[in-house]
Amino acid sequence: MTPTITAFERSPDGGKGLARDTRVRWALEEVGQPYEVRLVSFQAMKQPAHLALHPFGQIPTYQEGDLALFETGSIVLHIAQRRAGLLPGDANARARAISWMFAAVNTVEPPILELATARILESDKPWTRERLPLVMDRVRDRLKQLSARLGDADWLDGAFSAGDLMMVSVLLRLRMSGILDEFPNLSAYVARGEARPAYKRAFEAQLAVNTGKHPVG
Ligand code: GTB
Repeated sequence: MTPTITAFERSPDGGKGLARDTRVRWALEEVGQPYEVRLVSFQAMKQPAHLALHPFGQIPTYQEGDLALFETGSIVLHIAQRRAGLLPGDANARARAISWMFAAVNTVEPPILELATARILESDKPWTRERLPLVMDRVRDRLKQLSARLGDADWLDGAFSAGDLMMVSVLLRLRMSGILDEFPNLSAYVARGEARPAYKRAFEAQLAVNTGKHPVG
C-alpha cells in the first residue's frame, strides 16, 4: 500500500526544505518507497479531520492502510524498520543507530529550536538581544560535543543510517545562522547528507510544492 504523508500547502520557508516533511520524504526516498503527498493549509491543520491524525495539529503525518502516525522520529523509524536501507542488520548497530535518532530530536534539536524561536518569534522582545548569545552558546556546546564524536568519520556510526538522516535534518536548520561553519566537520557532514541522491529527490519534491509546480490536493 502506498503511504500518504502530509505537508504544508505553502511552507513558510518558501521551499528551503526546512519543514519536517523533508526528512520523511528523504527516508522514503532512501528506501525506495513511493509515496503520495496531501497538502494542508494552516487552517485545515487545526480542524478535527487533521487533529484526528495529528493531536497537535501539525505536519507531517503518515498514513498507510489503517496505520496513522505523527512525529517525524516515529515515522522515520517505522519506514526504516519496514524496508532495508536505513538501519544496519546487526542488532547492536541497529540499536545504536536508533540512539542517534533520539539524540537528534531529543538532545541536539531542542537548543536549535530555541535559537529559531529567539531569532524569529521573539526578535521584537526587549530581552532578545541579551538572551540570544546565551542561546547561541547552548547550540555551540552541543555542536562541540557532536563534532568531537564525529571526528573525521563520514557518518556517526559506520554506514549512513536513519540516525544520520535525522541528525543532518536537524543541523540543516542552522545553516542560515552561520554557527555550523564554526565546525567544519559538521558542515561537511551536512553537505554529505545533502549530496545523497535520495535527499536531492526529497528536496526537489518539496521545492516543487512551494514553487507551485505540484498540484494542491
Ligand atoms: N516534533 C514534531 C515532529 O518532529 O514531527 C514537530 C512537528 C512540527 O513542528 N511541525 C511544524 C508544523 O506543523 C512544521 S515543521 N507547524 C504548524 C503549527 O504548529 O501550527 C516546523 C517548521 C516550520 C517552518 C519552518 N520554516 O519555515 O523554516 C521550519 C520548520
